[in-house]
Amino acid sequence: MGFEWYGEFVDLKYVPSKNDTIALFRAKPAENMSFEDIAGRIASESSVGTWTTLSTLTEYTRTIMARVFKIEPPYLRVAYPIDLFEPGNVVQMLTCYAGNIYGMRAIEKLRLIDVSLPEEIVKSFKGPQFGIEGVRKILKVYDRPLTATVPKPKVGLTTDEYAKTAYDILAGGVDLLKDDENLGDLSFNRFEARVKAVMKVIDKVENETGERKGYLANITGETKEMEKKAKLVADYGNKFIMVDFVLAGWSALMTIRNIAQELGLAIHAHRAFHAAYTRDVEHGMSMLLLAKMARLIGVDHIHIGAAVGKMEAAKQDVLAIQRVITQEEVQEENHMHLHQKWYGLKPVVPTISGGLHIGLLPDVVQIHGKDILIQVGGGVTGHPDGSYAGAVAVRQALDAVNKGIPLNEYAKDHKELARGLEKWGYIRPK
Ligand code: CAP
Ligand code: MG
Repeated sequence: MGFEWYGEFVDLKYVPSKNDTIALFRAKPAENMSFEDIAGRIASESSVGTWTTLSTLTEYTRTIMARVFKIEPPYLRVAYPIDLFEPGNVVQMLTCYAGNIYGMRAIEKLRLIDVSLPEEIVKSFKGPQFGIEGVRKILKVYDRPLTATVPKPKVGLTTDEYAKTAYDILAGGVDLLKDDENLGDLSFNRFEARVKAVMKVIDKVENETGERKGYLANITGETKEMEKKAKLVADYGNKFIMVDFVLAGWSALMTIRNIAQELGLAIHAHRAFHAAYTRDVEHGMSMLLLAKMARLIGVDHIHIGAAVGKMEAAKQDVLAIQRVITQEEVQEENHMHLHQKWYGLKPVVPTISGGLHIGLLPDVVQIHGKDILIQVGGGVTGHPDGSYAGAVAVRQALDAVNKGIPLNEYAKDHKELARGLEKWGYIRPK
């Protein structure tokens, strides 16, 4: 139509500059729309344009138009000039390439797979405060994966019952006690009472075992409340906080990152709700991109899925996320992610969790390596001989992996491991 100018946002000869942000989309046109029709719309609506030509367009505005420079249906790549973005502000960046365009009538499905960020944008963020080395130093654990356990049932234990289970889990050998994603300040288990009780348990266990322990205290809530909870956690000498960052939101995560810097706290990022828009391969946003933005802002651990276990995740996707959040530079990987350099931003600890038990741990370590945090909830508190035995069995399984001994061999003289394998079985790594 005469008043449309979407075509001006498509330039297949354009060569992105090193300061451009490159976005990789997967798109499906609505009925009666061609792929070329929607390509221009995506670049226009996510940068300077709207549905009609404008009398107010200036020469400068033309210089910051986004441009579609590569079309390979169902994929397309858009280059965004750096002036479109507010350094250090993930929310404003996402309102460009993950904003209005999702709602355009001309587009039936749209998935933002990855964005490749230029140095100036990456360096405008703090990144992780501790990273893998820093977290290992806090816990004094260097030669094996870090471990965490949620005292299941998810919620329902009173503060005293929670503390008792916490003792069994930590004394049995798990490094970190983790609140579940929906455990807040509840009538039967108040937040402050829980922090006080768990920290008392940690003191006791550290004195008894000589091992360092930590508590992933779930502070998720309104930002001022989160600040108060984080300060309480720090006052009790704990070094970790946990936030359900997808539901809390990017602004809240940026606020929490500043608070964590002041208080010297490591951030454990739980991703509840991500699957609402990461799961459909044709629509939404990739978990890889969520994890990338979380590394920029600066979480220290993040759940990335598990190639085995109860939650949906393809092994190659989980490994791609692990590469992107831990390596200093990744090259483009066919439509899974783009090239990205991190310019010294620390790596994030990949958290592998969801339906894990001792029988799966050799597979997990073989697939993901040792520089990970393994969360085993039901796989510890569901052990036939109780949580203490469950925790002991996790450490025995990891010892067996370190020694290269098959679990069923090692179980012959490690009864907690044997009893757990009786219940859940052993998946021999492929
Ligand atoms: C796992 C868990 C975690 C999931 C989240 C749960 O418990 O505590 O929240 O791992 O999924 O509530 O299910 P179990 P993801 O160890 O008992 O399965 O890690 O994929 O984000
Ligand atoms: Mg949970």
